[in-house]
Amino acid sequence: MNSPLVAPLEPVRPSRTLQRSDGFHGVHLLLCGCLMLAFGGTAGTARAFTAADADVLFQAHAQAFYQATNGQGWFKENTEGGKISFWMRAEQLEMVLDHYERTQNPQTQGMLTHLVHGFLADHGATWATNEFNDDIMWMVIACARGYLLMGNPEFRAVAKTNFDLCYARASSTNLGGGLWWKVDNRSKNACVNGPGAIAAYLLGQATGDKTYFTIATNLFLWERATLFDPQTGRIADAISRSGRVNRMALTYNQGTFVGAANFLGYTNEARRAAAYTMNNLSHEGMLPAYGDVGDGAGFNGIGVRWIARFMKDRGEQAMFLPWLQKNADAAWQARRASDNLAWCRWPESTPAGVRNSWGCSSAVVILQVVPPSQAP
Ligand code: 7K2
Repeated sequence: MNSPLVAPLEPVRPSRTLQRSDGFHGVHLLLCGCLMLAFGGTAGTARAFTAADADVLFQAHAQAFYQATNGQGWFKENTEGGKISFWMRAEQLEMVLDHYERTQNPQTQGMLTHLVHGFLADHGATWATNEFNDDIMWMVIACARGYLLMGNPEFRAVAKTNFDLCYARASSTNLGGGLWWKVDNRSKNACVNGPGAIAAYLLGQATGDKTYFTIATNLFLWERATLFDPQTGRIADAISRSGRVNRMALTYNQGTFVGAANFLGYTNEARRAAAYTMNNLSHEGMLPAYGDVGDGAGFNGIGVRWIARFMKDRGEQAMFLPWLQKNADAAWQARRASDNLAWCRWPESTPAGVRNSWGCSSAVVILQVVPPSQAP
């Protein structure tokens, strides 16, 4: 395996053990807990993560999962091998973009180029054979972000071609607008409409073609009218062709709605959807512990990426930073000593054994996009 990222890993800090049987320590820990809550969960410096820690988690993920041959890169499915599938590959590309955005590390730039070329080698330059419109939009976002950060016109071209073909087949006036989730046109889901709005907005920036901003606005306004609850900030997962709404809320759908709202200047809606994620989807301030296998393992990374961006763009740190840092601290503390991989079910420790690249990506993302709670 060729890992281009050879920066030495920082020694693992000893994990703190809770002595539940000891009455005095129990009370002491309780007091600490209360103080930490009173200070937004960031007062305990032992839990705070640094920018160096964000590098450690990124490098550990690359060390375990990143592969490249002949200029074509990919992520393994898990520590045993395999190759990750379409949308998780697109989203792990976004994870690498998050690292590059934070560090401007030239080695990461090379890795990004290899990942895009590897993707195109395996899935072709046009992705119409994939029946999931959401899958295409995720990869359009990755390529458009790649162009905007690195200026590679090839990334912009592939983003535009695939957005255009996906929009042409997915957009319809049924249910008042929006995009169908799959080519069978049975439902319109948040997981394609939020990403579709973001992808269109980024393409507007990348191409200067104002049509894309109009598309972005229309998709966002459709999602706001159809899947967003303005009272609570909850995003419903989908509406069926017959108009039945599945009200289940998921952190990635909250995040892409926040991302689109933020881009388009709908700050109140962005704040409300972000606050719902913090106050209603989180449990004692911790993001939901989605299963380590399957799509959900990466939902918190996506959600946090867009909420953190909104927070930074709109100066919303007072409301959201303590919560985001509490989760990032927990992700950092959850890493396992053997290889510094951190799974997605914080604050539980990462178990021994086979780990999935997608399952270990949310922790990497949150440490890239949330400002550290402690100086290096
Ligand atoms: O039902 C949709 C969506 O509305 C829901 O939020 C998630 C929950 O499940 C599907 S989307 C998952 C698909 C994404 N594209 C690639 C497919 O392999 C994957 O099933 O998880």
